[in-house]
Parts: sequence; C-alpha cells; structure tokens
Amino acid sequence: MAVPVPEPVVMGVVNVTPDSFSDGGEWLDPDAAIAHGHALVAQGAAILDIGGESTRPGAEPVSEAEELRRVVPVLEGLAGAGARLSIDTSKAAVAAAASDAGATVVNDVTALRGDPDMAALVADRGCDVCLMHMLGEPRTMQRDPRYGDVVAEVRRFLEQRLEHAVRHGIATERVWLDPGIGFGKTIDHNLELLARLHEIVALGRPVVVGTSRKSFLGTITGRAPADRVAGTIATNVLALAQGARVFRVHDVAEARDALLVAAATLAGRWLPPTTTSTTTSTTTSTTRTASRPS
Ligand code: HH2
Repeated sequence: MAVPVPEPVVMGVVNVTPDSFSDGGEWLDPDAAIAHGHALVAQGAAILDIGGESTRPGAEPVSEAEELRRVVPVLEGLAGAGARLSIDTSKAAVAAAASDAGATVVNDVTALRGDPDMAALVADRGCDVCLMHMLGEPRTMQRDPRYGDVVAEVRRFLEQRLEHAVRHGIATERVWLDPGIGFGKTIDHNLELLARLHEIVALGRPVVVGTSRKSFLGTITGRAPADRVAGTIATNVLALAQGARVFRVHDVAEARDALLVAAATLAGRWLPPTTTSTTTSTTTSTTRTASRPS
C-alpha cells in the first residue's frame, strides 16, 4: 500500500528536572542544560523540548514558580541556538513565559485539560501545540490502566481534543497529535498503539511519537534507560513508516541518522533535505511516497 512518508523531524529532550526517569538531574544546572541543548542541535535536533516537571509514573507535581525558575533561563540561553523551542508544560503561565523567551511550540501532555487558560494562551500567541493522550494523571496513571480498544479510544480522544482546540481559536494547522506512549498504558497498549499508529496518522495532523528510553523498551530488552537507544530507534523507524512526523528523543544523533536512512529507503531514493534545522516546520507537510511494508 502506498503511503506518504513524512520528512522526519527530530525533537531533542532537555529535561531541567531532578527526577526525570531517563536523565533526571543531569541537566538541572541551567548552564549544563543550555550546553546540552546546543549539543542536541549540532546533532540534528530541529526542535528542542524543554521541560521543568517530570511526568514519569508516580511523579509529584511541581509548583509554577519552581517550573518557571527551572525553564526560563534555559529557554533564554537557547534562543537563537538554531532549533525551534518547545515548552513541555501543562501550565499556561509557564507557556506564556516560555513564549516570551522564544518558544513557538507548546507540548502539553494534558492536551489542554490541565489549565483552563492554556487554550486561549496558545491561540493568542499563535504557537504550535502538541496534544497528547494520557489516561489519568502521572501520579496514578500506571495503576492498572484498561481500555476496550486502546487505539480507537486514543484516536477518539485526540479527535475530541483537536475539536476543543479549534473551538478555542487554535488553527487546525497548528495542532500536532501524540498517542502518549507510556502514559496510562501497559506494555501491550504501547505496542498496539505503535503497531496501529497509522490509524492515528489518519486524523490528518502531524503525529508526535515519544518512545525514547521508556520502560516498555526496558521490559523487552532488559536494558537500563540510557541503553535503550536501539529499542527507541526500532520504534521510531516503524512509526515513520506509518506516517509519524515528529520524534521526541534523548539520543538525537542516533535517531536522526536512522530516520534519514529509513526515510530514504522507504522512498526508494535519496533527496537532499528541503528544510534546514532552523526552518523545519511541521505545518508544511513535505511528503514522499513510498510503499509501506505489510
Ligand atoms: N514523554 C515524556 C514527557 N513529555 N511529551 C510528549 N508529547 N510525548 C511524550 O511521549 C512525552 C512527553 C516523558 O519522557 P521524559 O521527558 O524523558 O521523562 P520525564 O517526564 O520523567 O521528565
């Protein structure tokens, strides 16, 4: 079956947190986080996703003041670094400060449910917004999550959140969708979502995939978070083949190379990139037609 293969966009993760599951504490110092962001851009990140609150299972919420204290200096230090800046937050005040500091993407894991002011803020600022599926909230989401048909339910949720965003003045073209791998899902829920990702892609908006270093990869491979890059890449490449567009990863160099080679292979030919890391936009859907392996 011929499906369009999007040009992959790599979103590098900069967690300014003491407790992230994958890299907690490594980039808590603003200078270290800024240096890490520059390194990720040099490795090929077109977007940097900066977060000041861990959303790992069991994580406790962080106050607005603390989140601002963590992320604002890092955003300011990365403005002009050569990548778009994304703020990973569910708080409108944090998104507003991030936008003031140069962020043009709001990555909201609550899909605009966490703060009643978030939709208006995104609409006013004209930011792109990533709406992610999560069952429950981080503190409790991994306690026995259940679905009838996980893909159908996640798809319906994302469709409704897209409608909600548009009703609140956010342009459809600004919305990206994310199935929320690991957010209120068992290993089989994650795998089924990845196997049937094309059903989410069919909603017609850029799909973001965040599998990087997540625990289901550790369950399958027996490896610690920092050693899950090969597992991460396997999921990214298979997601690309189904039409996913944005790949949120910690290991940017490896993911970039794998995705570029996978995209060229799926297309059956190599085309020099049409966009650079500074101009990459998921609102222009540059696609190449390729055959999807059945
Ligand atoms: N995953 C995490 C955080 N933010 N955002 C989107 N859109 N999609 C994701 O899958 C996603 C996300 C969790 O990963 P990480 O940032 O490494 O960990 P932590 O939340 O513990 O900081």
